[in-house]
Amino acid sequence: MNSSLRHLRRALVTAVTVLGLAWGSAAGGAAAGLPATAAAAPATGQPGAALPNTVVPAPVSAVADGTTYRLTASATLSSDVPDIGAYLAGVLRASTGFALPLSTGASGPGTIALQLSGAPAVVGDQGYQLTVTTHGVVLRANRPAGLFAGVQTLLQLLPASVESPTVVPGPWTVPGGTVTDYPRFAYRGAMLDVARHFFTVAQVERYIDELALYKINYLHLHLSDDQGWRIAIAGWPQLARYGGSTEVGGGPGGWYSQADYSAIVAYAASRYLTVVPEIDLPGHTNAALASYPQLNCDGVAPGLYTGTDVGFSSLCVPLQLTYTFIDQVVGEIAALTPGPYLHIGGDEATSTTAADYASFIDRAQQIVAAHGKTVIGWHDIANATLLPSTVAQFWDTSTTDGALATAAAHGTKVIMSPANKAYLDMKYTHRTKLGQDWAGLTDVNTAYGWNPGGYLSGVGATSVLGVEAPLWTETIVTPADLDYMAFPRLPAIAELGWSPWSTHGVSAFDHRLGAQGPRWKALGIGYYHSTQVSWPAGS
Ligand code: TNX
Repeated sequence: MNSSLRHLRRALVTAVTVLGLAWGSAAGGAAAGLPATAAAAPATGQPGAALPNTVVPAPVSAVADGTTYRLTASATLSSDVPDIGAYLAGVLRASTGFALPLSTGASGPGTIALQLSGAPAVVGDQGYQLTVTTHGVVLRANRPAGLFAGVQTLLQLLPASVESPTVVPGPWTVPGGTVTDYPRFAYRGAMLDVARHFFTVAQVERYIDELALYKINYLHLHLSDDQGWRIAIAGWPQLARYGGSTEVGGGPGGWYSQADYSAIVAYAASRYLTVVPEIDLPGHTNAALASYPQLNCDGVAPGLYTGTDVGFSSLCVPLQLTYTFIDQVVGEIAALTPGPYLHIGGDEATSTTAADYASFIDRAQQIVAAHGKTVIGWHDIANATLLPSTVAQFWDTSTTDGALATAAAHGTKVIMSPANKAYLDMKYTHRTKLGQDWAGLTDVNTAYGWNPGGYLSGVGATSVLGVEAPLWTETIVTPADLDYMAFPRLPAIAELGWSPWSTHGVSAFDHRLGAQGPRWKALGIGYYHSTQVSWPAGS
């Protein structure tokens, strides 16, 4: 595109964005069967108008009352959940420079009041109701998770510069009205592969902070693979010490002590995310097999592996020690994990016969159940007999064997992560330097353009537990790489997991997503400037 065309395009984008911000109504537009930007909603400033169309994920309902609240230096905060009050105070004080004294205790009287009472039943355990008047803000939820979700919405209704880590000028206005909001699916996950490349506790915590902005509530950690074992197991110390000593490309790797892992779990909990640990079995196990010769059928340890092939390793299915090993590993990890799930991988076990695979998955499920956890496995496990509680995670979009649909028909719940839509390691375009393209190129509208409840025939919405955006790290090395691949696609997957399908609309989404750009800039998130997104000028 030549430069005058580029200018014209930017001017058009800006004009459309301004209209979108002033008139948009994700829920209102879609309820009328119209894309949000085409909805004939009254302008903001009139009763009954939609609230500004800036919130991702789109709320269930957002109605303006025509007023505006202005946060000033005299404002106060109160919160029934001290940590959530402190979280909000931390963000607001940093950018506004206001004192914002915080009081905690039942239904306090702050100008901004976060209350665990008075929310409508419809918002459930994860939703909230946010009421903004000229006098202040009242956020109500039934559970802390709902309050935390509502805080994210409140922040998105403030100017983007509210995310600035240093004091910047206001005015700090919030449009008056009421948002009533709750998720479509219970499980909204993001996976981080810390096995192909290792990420430190601080780097994972930063990613958790980013996920929390979009109401993601599960962090799936891929803790082991051919290239590295990343968590200390007391009964098998060589796993981390030796198996964790490298990574793809031959770098130094790394591993979490059990205290490190617990720190990640606790940090995630402070952002209302639950950690799902994954130990990938029986394939993707070269790092374990290299660490302990006795785990190999022939008693010979392979070398450490730093390439990117898949499917060549397998635990020794007939060996009794294999199950002692799994029992001890699962036992230690389960004891450190407050969440209900433990992921056993199960993907790409192409070095294991079908019969061995089925008997292995049987035993692995029993072991996990004996340690009090619910099994999740990549959808390959649908080829084995599943426990009624086992959850299958769909990933391979070339699969045609129908085993998953059969399992779903028998009650298996499914997490949807179609690789050609939800994989954050796929390239955006053929020019993207990072990532892979085996599942296809995935720009924003592709990531957003599918319905988790209707994507797989035989796996309807009632079989879907939720969605997850995995980030595999064969080519991803730094936190900046993570940011670039996750933004802006992660919020697209987050919206598919949270927002009612009635709000779905590509052009409205691309405007709401664009409004996030200045927030990411303020937060120091280096994102991909997709041409599909309507970024405000200067972002
Ligand atoms: C497939 S998805 C894999 C991973 C790779 C990924 C790369 C899945 C269950 N297995 O081992 O890292 O592709 O995109």
